[in-house]
Amino acid sequence: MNEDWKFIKEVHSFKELPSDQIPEFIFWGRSNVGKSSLINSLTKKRIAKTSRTPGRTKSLVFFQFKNILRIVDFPGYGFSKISANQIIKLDLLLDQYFQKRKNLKKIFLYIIFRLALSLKVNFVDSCMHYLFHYFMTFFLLVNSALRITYN
Ligand SMILES: Nc1nc2c(ncn2[C@@H]2O[C@H](COP(=O)(O)OP(=O)(O)O)[C@@H](O)[C@H]2O)c(=O)[nH]1
Ligand SMILES: [Mg+2]
Repeated sequence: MNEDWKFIKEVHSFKELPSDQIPEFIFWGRSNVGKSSLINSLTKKRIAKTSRTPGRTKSLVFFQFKNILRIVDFPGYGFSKISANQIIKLDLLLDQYFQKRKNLKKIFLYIIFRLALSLKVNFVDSCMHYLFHYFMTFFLLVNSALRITYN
């Protein structure tokens, strides 16, 4: 079954998105929360690039299961090592994706349990603020294993 998962493409602008009807499930959350690792365990394949360095994903990365389903590895918010220009471009792509993309069927927001409990953190992340702001429904995934510190 894992052979049926394929890397499709990396997308930097709205017009590069695949044009078909295949449903897309997106995985979102802060940098380094473990999104790519989670995609790898779900697909049982080392398909998504993982990294110890936060802010490595600068594009939307598409993986596809036959012609049935796509998983999209979304760029994490926060700690991005990218230029202001790239951030503007990426934010525009995210806005367009969330507001116009018909294929978008489910949003999985991945958070770290310990940070979710900490009042010091403004209830975890800007991804969640974004989703609340646009009244978007999402599934919350909690990583209880990961122990990392955000300053
Ligand atoms: N201990 C532990 N480490 C994890 C877990 N998930 C991811 N990691 C590690 O955390 C780092 C960031 O993971 P990655 O999947 O690249 O995060 P992403 O930026 O959200 O895609 C990598 O070094 C992973 O090996 C987990 O559940 N437990
Ligand atoms: Mg990643």
